Amino acid sequence: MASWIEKLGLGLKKSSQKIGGGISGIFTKRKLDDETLEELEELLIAADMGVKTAAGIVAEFGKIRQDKEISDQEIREKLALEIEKILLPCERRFAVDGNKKPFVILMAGVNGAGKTTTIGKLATRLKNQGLKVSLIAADTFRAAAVEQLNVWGSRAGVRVFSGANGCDSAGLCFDGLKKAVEEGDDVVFVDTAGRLQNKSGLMDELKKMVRVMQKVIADAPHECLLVLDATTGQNALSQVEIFKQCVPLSGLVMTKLDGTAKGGVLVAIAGETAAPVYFVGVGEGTEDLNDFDARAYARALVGL
Ligand SMILES: Nc1nc2c(ncn2[C@@H]2O[C@H](COP(=O)(O)OP(=O)(O)O)[C@@H](O)[C@H]2O)c(=O)[nH]1
Ligand SMILES: [Mg+2]
Repeated sequence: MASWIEKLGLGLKKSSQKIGGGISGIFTKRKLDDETLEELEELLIAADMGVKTAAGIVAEFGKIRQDKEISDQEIREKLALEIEKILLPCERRFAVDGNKKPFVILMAGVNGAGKTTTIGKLATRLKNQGLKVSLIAADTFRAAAVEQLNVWGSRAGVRVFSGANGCDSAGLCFDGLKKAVEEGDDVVFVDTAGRLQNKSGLMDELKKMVRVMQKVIADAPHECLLVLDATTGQNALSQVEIFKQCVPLSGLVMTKLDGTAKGGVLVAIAGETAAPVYFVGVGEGTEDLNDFDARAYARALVGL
């Protein structure tokens, strides 16, 4: 089986082809002059790194001597280093605090971002570490959403708490957390809906959910992860801002990096929001979730 670093490289293949290929195009036997720097900046913006972040990176390149030819390998190394510098402050290791029982993790994000899938992957991982895990199906709007969580629950071998179709999600959270306390669960994941069409409704629902949770466990949720779909590119940035306003966001998960050339958006998010990043999703399977590693991500992104 491929190591996770190889898998990350494969997962980021589309992004690295775009960036790495672009670099080769710009820097064939050329100097680091104003013209190539401008082309590099355009490439980074096209690779979803954001205007501000791209300008910052190119400014660092501008400090290198400009009077000799530079190989595309040197450019890649330097670029990976600059990206790593931006990503590193955002690198966070996920850990369950054993003093909090149950340790409550709320998953937020727009429809289709990958919340349910990520819960399934994480639940499997934690269960395999010997923890007692349960899931609360608080995306009560669609019957299919509950069914999907049930599938992941039985695959992982963990209990799923669900209610009637269309029931109040906050009330369901309350009951589900009480049950988790009774059962002595170590970890509880709360799956939520993400209907952004009605933004204020969604925000109110999430806020209410958090308030109600705190009636059962005063300091819950202990982690509140925002799941972002990398294929949405720059839109992910505004999602961070929106969700920050309604939930106590503690970290990010970026999914679907395997299907997009927009992996650079994580650099824009790191540069502009400094939000901690816990995981990256590179596929639909249980194993396709990696801990976020700034150096590995930066190098994979530029094709090193
Ligand atoms: N390729 C790929 N697909 C993913 C990834 N994460 C989730 N998906 C798929 O994206 C779709 C939506 O995911 P889901 O978990 O239902 O999103 P939710 O609405 O936020 O709960 C599903 O078909 C998942 O299999 C990923 O990292 N890579
Ligand atoms: Mg879902």
